[in-house]
Amino acid sequence: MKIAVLGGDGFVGWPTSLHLSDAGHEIHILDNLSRRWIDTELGVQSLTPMDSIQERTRIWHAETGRRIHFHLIDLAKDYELLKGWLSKHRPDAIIHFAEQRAAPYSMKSDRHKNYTVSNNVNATHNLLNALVELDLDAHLVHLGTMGVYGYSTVGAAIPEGYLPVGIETADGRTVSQEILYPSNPGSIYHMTKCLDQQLFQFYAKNDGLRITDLHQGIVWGTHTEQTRRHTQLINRFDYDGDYGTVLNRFLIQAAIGYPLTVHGTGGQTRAFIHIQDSVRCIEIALNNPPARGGRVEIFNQMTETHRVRDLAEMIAKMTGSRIAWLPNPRKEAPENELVVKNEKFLGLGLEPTTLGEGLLGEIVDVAKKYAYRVDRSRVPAVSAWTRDIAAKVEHDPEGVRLKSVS
Ligand code: USQ
Repeated sequence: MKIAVLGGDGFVGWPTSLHLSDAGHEIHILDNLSRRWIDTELGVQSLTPMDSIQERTRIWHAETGRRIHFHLIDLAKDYELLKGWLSKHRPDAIIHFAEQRAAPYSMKSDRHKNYTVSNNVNATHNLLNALVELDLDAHLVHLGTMGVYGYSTVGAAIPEGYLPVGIETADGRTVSQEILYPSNPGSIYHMTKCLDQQLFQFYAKNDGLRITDLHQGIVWGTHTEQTRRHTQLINRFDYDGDYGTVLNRFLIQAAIGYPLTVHGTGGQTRAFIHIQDSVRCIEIALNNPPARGGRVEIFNQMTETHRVRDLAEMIAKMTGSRIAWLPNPRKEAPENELVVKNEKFLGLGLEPTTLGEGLLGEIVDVAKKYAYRVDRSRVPAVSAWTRDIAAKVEHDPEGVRLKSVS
């Protein structure tokens, strides 16, 4: 297949591009390199040293003889450029990763909220709009988030996207309908993914577009089979308070002797998936497109759930690290249960890589190798969800808050 990977320079986009290129597909990365600019804005860098996208693709070609093409295009701003590219190349499938993906970054200030909404929603809408205009029947696979469902305890398993409901009619009958599971975003970033869902529903219904939305959990790990092949193919690995995600952060913190930064009681339960499974799931989704005119296909892309404090305690035990119990900079339920259905991917052959498989130690080793690149002052998560929370929390340089939220 000829596949366009939008956002193919990012944390999941890059290993996905390699994985699919390795599988024999013709890969075109479209990216505006915004993630690299945000590193510059925040004054942080990936734990792992990353080369330019051009250099990465050159090394891939030298290693494998396969070409990955790169096109510098901003989906959200350059509609005509995007449309022109799609019209010329007419890909069979498009994978859409091209969105600002960090919840804390999206909550930093009014400017960051505006940026996240306009970037993410425009990118998605420009793409859908162009597909219709060009009458291009490419299968669109979008990387969404488990966060569209929210994290409140429901007492039932979260289905894969759709929920059967009974609606009482005026004459007392009950009619059944299947609706999108009610969205309940916990950040501006997560909200943009809820808006994406609505755009997909409309364009699938109105224009018959073939769309798959992947509701992904928190990704952990850094290497995949292909990124291991050469030091210059290495994936990015974020540790800072905005882009680092919880499990990877704990592993890096353990490697550099920094206390593990648990927000609140650590009673938050979240869904997780290893980066290797993430790229496999995307390939499975690509190979199983919905029919034209059918409904949006939704998969829950996660393999296990864990409570944040259990992860911290497990890593503390494994590495001898200390845990810092911090006031939570986010507005979220302090404790929640989470049960998620993921039978679709399992039914299509996914064999989950779980936490128990010795990979945690490998990640600590990667982090130790590059520990000299870490700026410890960028480890604390300082983006607060509300002004009230911001007024109540502050940090010392080692991430331990001096004041606490009452
Ligand atoms: N947390 C800590 N300590 C930390 C960092 C985070 O206790 O040092 C807690 C947070 O308060 C939160 C949980 O860990 O309760 C998860 O935070 P996270 O930063 O790992 O993940 P999140 O902000 O939800 O976002 C990440 C990705 C996003 C993706 C999402 C999947 O950045 O792109 O959509 O995970 S999910 O969480 O399933 O919605």
